[in-house]
Amino acid sequence: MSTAATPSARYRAYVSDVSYYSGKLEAYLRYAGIDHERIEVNTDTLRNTVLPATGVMKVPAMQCPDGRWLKDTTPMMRWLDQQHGRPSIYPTDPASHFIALLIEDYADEWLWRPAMYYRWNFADSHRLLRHRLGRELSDGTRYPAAGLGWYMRWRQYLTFVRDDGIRPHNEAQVQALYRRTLAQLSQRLKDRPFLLGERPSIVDFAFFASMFRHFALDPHSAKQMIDTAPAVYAWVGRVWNAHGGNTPSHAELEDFASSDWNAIFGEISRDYLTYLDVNATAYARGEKHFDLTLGDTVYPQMAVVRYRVACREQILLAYRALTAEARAQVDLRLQASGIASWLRQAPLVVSGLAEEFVMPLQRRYPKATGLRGLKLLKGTPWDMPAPPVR
Ligand SMILES: N[C@@H](CCC(=O)N[C@@H](CS)C(=O)NCC(=O)O)C(=O)O
Repeated sequence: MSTAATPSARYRAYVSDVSYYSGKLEAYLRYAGIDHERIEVNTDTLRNTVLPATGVMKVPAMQCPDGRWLKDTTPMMRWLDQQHGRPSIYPTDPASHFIALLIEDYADEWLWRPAMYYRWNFADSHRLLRHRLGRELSDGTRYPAAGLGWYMRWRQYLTFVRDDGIRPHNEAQVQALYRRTLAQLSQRLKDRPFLLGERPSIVDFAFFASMFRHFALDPHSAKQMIDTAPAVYAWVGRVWNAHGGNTPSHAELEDFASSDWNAIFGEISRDYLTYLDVNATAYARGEKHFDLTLGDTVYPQMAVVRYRVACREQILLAYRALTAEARAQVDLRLQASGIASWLRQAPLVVSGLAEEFVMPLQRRYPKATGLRGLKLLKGTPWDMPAPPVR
């Protein structure tokens, strides 16, 4: 296949059948009715097509009908919504819009740790996923499925469980976050089909990323969801099946006034923002690892993730771009949780990745040849690399 992947009449969506963020995008594409060709990646497509187009071997990635590329579900879905969104999945009121983006970032990034832990730590889940991922990534390549599956299990465990600070002494805290999230979503779904009312929004798609492909489908976490949170289990199916024909397009999205959101704001303020700050400080000091203390729990030797310095930067820039009136509304709603004072006072740490959030991507990236190719045998790093010089 040509690395440039010649333009086609439809979008091309490069996805993985077991992937957190592919599930988020795919549910959105179905809901928005965006016509696309679904391409399950293997190691060759990742290296030869996705990497030179996006700079990382990560899914999902999309190629537009005109040949341009999109990556990273956060800016990708925002851009797609501007092109196709009728109705938009983002709240129109600026204060609610900002809070929705904050929750999207939290759900995307902070539920990643329990999702990876439940998948790659427990044998009932990792045996199954090792087979599925091995088969998917080796399909049509010269690599053996069993070997690739074994490799991927260890690679994912070491990178996203061990390097994310999880050790026997703090596993109970990671499990507790999953349990609390199921309770928070169940409460919210008691009397509405979607998290902001009658139709899905970005907040649904963001929680859906972990809840669908990981928690609802990986055996170990699925049992807990089915046993303790049937409303969440039903919602997962509802989001997957949502389309213009079965959801009211005129329905206004709800705002965040309900006290249902307080517990989620509490998680963001107490744990996620603390993490973002410590990660950003370590990044600014040029460190590669840091210890994180949340309450009385220590997560040792966590990898510094530059992408999440960029997430923090995006939140702060979005807050600063609000009008004084919208900022006052955000402050009022987020005051009690402590998020508002963080938004006002947190110093900006510049990630140098802001350009990576502008869609469609404006450039091509280097191929995986020579030394770089060898290094990439263990995948692209968790992080996004800095944009190459033009
Ligand atoms: N922020 C990105 C994250 C993409 C991402 O991490 N994708 C995972 C699959 S869910 C991946 O491809 N991981 C491969 C790797 O890290 O090697 C997004 O929202 O799309």
